[in-house]
Amino acid sequence: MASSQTEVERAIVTIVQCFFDHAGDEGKKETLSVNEFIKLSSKELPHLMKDVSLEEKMKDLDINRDNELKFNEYWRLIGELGKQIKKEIKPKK
Ligand SMILES: [Ca+2]
Ligand SMILES: [Ca+2]
Repeated sequence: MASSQTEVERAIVTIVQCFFDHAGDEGKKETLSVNEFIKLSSKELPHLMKDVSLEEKMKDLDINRDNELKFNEYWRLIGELGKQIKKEIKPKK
């Protein structure tokens, strides 16, 4: 991708890349198993996920209950974390 990407564009690419980097570790290449989800969360999101039971969170996110997180299920987590971060960021006056 172009090197002139903005910080925000790079951030989105990083989030998407993070999913596929971990999804490819075992089993299905395009979904996260429980193990892959736990590894992703503890390695990439240690501060945001520190008070979270990862097994419970996996169940919350796994809408179709197949014990795998598809990209859209993972993206719900990103949405939740965004809302969490929003509470800590003050709007401009
Ligand atoms: Ca996988
Ligand atoms: Ca699923």
